[in-house]
Amino acid sequence: MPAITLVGAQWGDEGKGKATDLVGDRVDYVVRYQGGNNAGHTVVIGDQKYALHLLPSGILSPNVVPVIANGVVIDPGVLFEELDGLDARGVDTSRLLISANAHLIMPYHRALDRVSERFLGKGRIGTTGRGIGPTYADKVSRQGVRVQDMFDPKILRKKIELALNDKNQLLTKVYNRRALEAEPIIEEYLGYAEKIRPFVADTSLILNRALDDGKTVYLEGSQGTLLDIDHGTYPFVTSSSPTAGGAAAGSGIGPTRITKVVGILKAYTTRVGSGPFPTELLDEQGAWLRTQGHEYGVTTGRDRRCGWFDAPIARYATRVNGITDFFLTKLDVLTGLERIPVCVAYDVDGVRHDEIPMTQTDFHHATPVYEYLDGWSEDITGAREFDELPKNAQAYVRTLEEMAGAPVSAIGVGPGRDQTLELR
Ligand code: 2SA
Ligand code: GDP
Ligand code: MG
Repeated sequence: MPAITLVGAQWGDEGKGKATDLVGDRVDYVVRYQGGNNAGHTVVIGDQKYALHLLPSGILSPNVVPVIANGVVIDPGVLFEELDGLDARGVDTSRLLISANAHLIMPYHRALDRVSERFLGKGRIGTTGRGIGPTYADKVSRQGVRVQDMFDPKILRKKIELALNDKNQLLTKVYNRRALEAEPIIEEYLGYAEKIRPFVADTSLILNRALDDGKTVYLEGSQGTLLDIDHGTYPFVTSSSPTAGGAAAGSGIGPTRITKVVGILKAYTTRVGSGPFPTELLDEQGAWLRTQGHEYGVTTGRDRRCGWFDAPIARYATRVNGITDFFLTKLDVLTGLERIPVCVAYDVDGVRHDEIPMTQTDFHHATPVYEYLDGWSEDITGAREFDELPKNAQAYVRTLEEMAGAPVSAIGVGPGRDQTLELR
């Protein structure tokens, strides 16, 4: 059996948590391969709502083995808080596996994330403040601390002391903040070692063996294509690779084993944090979408920026991820609109661009070229078959599918597990 990757096709918050939960009874492993507790994946099961930040959404499915793979950055305090929260709600978290190679978010990463954002002022990225960027920066500059380092007190001490030499210079000299002391950090992280040990495994080996045995591995992306460090709206991106290519590197599965890439695509567009967003609505229509779609950050509670569907973005996601099919979410949110604008191209300083422009400067200047599709007023939250959707909703889906360049295989008509139409 294959490995399947799920990627956010826009700027995140497309409904990846729900999409992952939906396949919970059909897959054997659900793997987080990038990001950390910046993510906010919502799963609604009956009257219970779960917000997962670091743990894979598959942890809620009793037969799934949830895996935090090597590409993820882990804040151990948050990990245990999240595990304790689920334990208290009766969720069995004992099957969790954590890669020994995953990097750790340290207190100085969180401090630097927050202070550098403040320093940037209007030019800030709008990060979640969880220390994600500084942790990946240390990983790439080979100064990171990994899960396995907690099992070797000497190494852990050395790494933390070395790191603090640098970080304290930055904190005190550049940002005018207090220096951090090594000892309490070393103590705190050594304290996690025995707690985390039962979960730690060679996850790449386990996943490859599972695939050899015919099991299904589901790689759950966080954030989204346009937040990818390489393919996103740099520098207004996250510091990892949510795109499908990142799933192989972030999990230790060879790319040839991944046979399906599902793009999660919202029927309109949202973004949280700074950066270009051509279809953004700064008027009451944007506020209407935010209210209808409950568009608030799951991790930070921030208002999400809202706008119309952007076809060049969907096409771009198809291209850079090799998307085989789309899960179109939140179609129900558009109910009640007489006509629905869809961005089909951009105007950049008087020149039409059918695809995302090559440079950020041009993308910052891009204004949407809209086509208008007829809306519908019928409540669609109870629909379970495509044929039950109003004709105009069907046409909206078919048009988006054509523009995005890959078939829609599922449609979300509400946050609930059952509020889904599976097309093929
Ligand atoms: P970071 O913290 O370094 O990853 O921030 C860099 C950019 O990535 C964006 N980002 C996100 N965008 C959408 N959703 C995310 N998760 C939370 C959610 C966000 C929240 O599900 O609602 O609660 O605010 C997420 N995580 C990172 C971030 O906004 C920056 O633009
Ligand atoms: P993720 O980060 O991609 O997992 O998405 P979030 O959980 O941050 O945001 C998606 C929100 O939309 C959550 O509140 C979900 O419960 C909700 N949701 C998911 N699919 C649908 C849908 O089809 N319709 C509606 N109305 N809400 C949905
Ligand atoms: Mg989210």
